[in-house]
Amino acid sequence: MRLLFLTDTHLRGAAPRNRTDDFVATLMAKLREVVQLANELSVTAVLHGGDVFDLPVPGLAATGEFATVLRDLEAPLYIVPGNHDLHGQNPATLMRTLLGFLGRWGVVRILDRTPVYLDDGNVRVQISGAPYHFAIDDGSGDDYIVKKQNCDVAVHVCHGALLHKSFGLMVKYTLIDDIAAVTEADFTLCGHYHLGYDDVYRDGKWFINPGALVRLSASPGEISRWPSVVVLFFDGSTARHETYKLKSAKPGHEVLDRTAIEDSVFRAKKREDFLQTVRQITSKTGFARTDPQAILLRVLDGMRDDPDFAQIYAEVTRIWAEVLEEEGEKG
Ligand SMILES: [Mn+2]
Repeated sequence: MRLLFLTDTHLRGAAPRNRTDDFVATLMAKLREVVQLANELSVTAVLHGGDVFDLPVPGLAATGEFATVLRDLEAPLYIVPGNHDLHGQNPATLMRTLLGFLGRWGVVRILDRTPVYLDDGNVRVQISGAPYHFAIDDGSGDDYIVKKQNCDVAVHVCHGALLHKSFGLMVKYTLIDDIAAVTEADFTLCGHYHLGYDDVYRDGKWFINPGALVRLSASPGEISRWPSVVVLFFDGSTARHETYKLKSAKPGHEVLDRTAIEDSVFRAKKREDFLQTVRQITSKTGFARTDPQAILLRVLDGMRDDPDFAQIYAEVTRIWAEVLEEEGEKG
């Protein structure tokens, strides 16, 4: 049995601001290549790691273009909903989204905790999903942990920040190292973190994130990576996988604008400088006052003209909440 995994296609009709190519044409070509590959390999199913669409209810004209490519896919398409597929990142809204609608119609199959089983007489595969929700990376790791039952191989498809290494305090994430010993999935296939990482093998299990099929931002990490999909091969008792770099993708420097890249590096640096100041305040060093929240609010007040104020505010608020929580734990 063969399964193809792709993730974070972010289907949309408008080009992201950093792209210099015909974004929709490139995306169409990539989808065509994936469909062709899946058909040539006669895969039993295609698994999608979420963020199929960039918006929960995308425009039908652009989406219809993509549908003309996807309808040629011979295998069923199993999808775990990502945050972009949902309204307000809320799984309860799925039935009001295009993805939920397509699932109800039977055009695609929505993956969730309830496993489905694929059996070709040679191997029996369990497939489950962890759809995105706002607490998926809050610490328990429960969403990433599955039981293997009545099958030869278990595959778990997730849309959350399941990462190979620590990313500091700025984002919520779950470490593969904290999951590997507990989950029984032979293959955990992950989306959400667009840059992907090299395949991780821990405790006899694979953790794979090939990265998003599209490069939406012009960060240095995006410019240097190559959009890829993964094919799993199961044959009786053996399981292996292969990464396919898409031929239709172009080198990052051809499709992503350098000016925008430098600009975004500059803005990231500016934000980092500011957040460094905030960290100093929150660690209560370098300031005579002992009421860091008052200082924090005053600093934020002075930042209102920054074009990135909303983002800075959100980041600061999150970090501040974490600091308070930590203080609470110590106290
Ligand atoms: Mn995404």
